[in-house]
Amino acid sequence: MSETDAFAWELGAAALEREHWAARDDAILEVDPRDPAALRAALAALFARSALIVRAPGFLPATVAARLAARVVGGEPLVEEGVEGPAAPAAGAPAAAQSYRRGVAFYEVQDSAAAADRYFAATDAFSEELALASAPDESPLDRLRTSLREVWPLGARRQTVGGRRLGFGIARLFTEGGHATPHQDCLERDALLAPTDGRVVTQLATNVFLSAAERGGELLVWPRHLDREAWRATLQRTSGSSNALSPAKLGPPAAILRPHTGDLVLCLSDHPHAVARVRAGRRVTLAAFVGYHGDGAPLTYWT
Ligand SMILES: O=C(O)CCC(=O)C(=O)O
Ligand SMILES: [Fe+2]
Repeated sequence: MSETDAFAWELGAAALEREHWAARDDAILEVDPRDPAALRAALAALFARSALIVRAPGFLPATVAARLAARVVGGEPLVEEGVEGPAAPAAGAPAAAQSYRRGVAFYEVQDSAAAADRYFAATDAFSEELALASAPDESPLDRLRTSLREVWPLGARRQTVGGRRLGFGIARLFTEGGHATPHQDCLERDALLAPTDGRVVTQLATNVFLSAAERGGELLVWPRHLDREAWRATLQRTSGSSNALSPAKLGPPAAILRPHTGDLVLCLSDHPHAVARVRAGRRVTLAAFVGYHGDGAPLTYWT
């Protein structure tokens, strides 16, 4: 059994019919997205790493989410997702892609200065497209950043790298079979071409669910951040992706969440996290990162 098959098997066993599972009661928090004090407390719990996942149900009404999903991933062809895409197909058997995205993430443009320049030249392209697709409603990502600014004492601003502002938002589609192997997202590791401006102490992945999978597609988060050395030792050697971690070496996750359409879900992206294979339906998310730089600094956001 390859490492990827072992992963699929483990997640099959973990694909709970329950809403969520957590090793500790406080590992998954549920908050009302319209309660600023609750949202602030939940963010603080994530930054302190006492919570691993925060779910805000009903961030978007289901009808608005469904309409936006159709507009964002239903039109022009999507880009095949590189990082979370399917493992390289066996020789002579090209597999249909199961993971796609619209928009470009900073972590994808680290291989060449030319790709990074193209990224920086178009950092507002996706957010503008999303704002148009959301009309007459506000873009969910604009609403997210407004609420970060409002709930956090020192507000929130765009993350920059080498003085250049990063983009904000991508859309991701997983069809049946789509999944993300365990990985950590850390800006410092991604910013190979220039130093990040301000050290990110804790990094969150934030996802707005335009469509939740009917079965599968759970979010899994492991209990501890892997430092560079531990991260290297846990890398999956057989995977095509350069940051896929080995589920066998990681052991069991500490929290598993089954998202619902309209949810806003935040998790510690600098802990290993993964998306279980989608078994039925389409899983469509708007994704972005949030950085905590200490209590004396504004939050930052980017993709
Ligand atoms: O889609 C998700 O639930 C999480 C995906 C992910 O790995 C991320 O947003 O960093
Ligand atoms: Fe991630």
